[in-house]
This record gives sequence, C-alpha cells and structure tokens, in this order.
Amino acid sequence: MDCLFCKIIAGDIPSDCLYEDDKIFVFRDIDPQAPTHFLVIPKKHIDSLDALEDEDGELVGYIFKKIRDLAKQENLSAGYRVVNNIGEDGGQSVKHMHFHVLGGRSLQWPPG
Ligand code: DGP
Repeated sequence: MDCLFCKIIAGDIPSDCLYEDDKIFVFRDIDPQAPTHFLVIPKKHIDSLDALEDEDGELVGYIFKKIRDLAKQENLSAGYRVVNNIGEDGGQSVKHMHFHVLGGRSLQWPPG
C-alpha cells in the first residue's frame, strides 16, 4: 500500500521513534507545532477515525493509555493536547489515522 506512515512503520522512511510495540508506532512530527509534538499511529492501516470499525475499539483505548504513559515520559505534567484530524475539512493530510500529542507550551484555543 502506498502509505507514508506504513512506510515509516516498516522503516523504509526514517523517523525519530519514541516507542514501538506490536500494536502502535510513535515518532516525532517532522514539522513540530510545539516544543513536544509526536504522533501515535496504529500499525494496522486505518484511513482515519471515520473508518474505524467496531472491532477497533480496544485498539483506540490502548492508544489513549499509551498517550497517557508517553506524556509522562515526555514530562508533559503541565498539560498537553491530543489532536486527531479527520478528512479534508479536518485538515488531515496523511490518510493513516494518527493522534498528534502536543505540549511544552501553553496552547491556544480555539484552533483555526
Ligand atoms: P495531519 O495534517 O493531521 O494529517 O498530520 C500529518 C502530520 O504528519 C504533519 O504534522 C506532518 C507529519 N509528517 C508528514 N510527513 C512526515 C514524515 O515523513 N515524517 C514525520 N516524522 N512526520 C511527518
């Protein structure tokens, strides 16, 4: 499959990996929007949150527990934000579901 993030998971495209196991891959965003900005992706290719199937519920729960753990590891105790962009209006540029984790500065609200 011609998917940028599948290629990153496979190691065909290098990345700054923070964590990996049999279910997920975590790496720093190439264009960070905050002092800490990493992406959490499932190894299973899912186009977007909109394409989730009922059987993926456990995987999503697992992702969020790992986000909690990685935020601690990255010293984001002052707070952080998890962002999931979906589709064109949501600003999704890579069609492999991913969760942005941003922290290390005070984040503004609302987003643009
Ligand atoms: P989104 O716009 O929500 O689809 O976010 C995609 C993010 O992926 C964007 O913040 C930049 C990041 N990104 C794109 N290509 C690469 C890459 O080759 N390596 C890394 N580490 N990040 C990438």
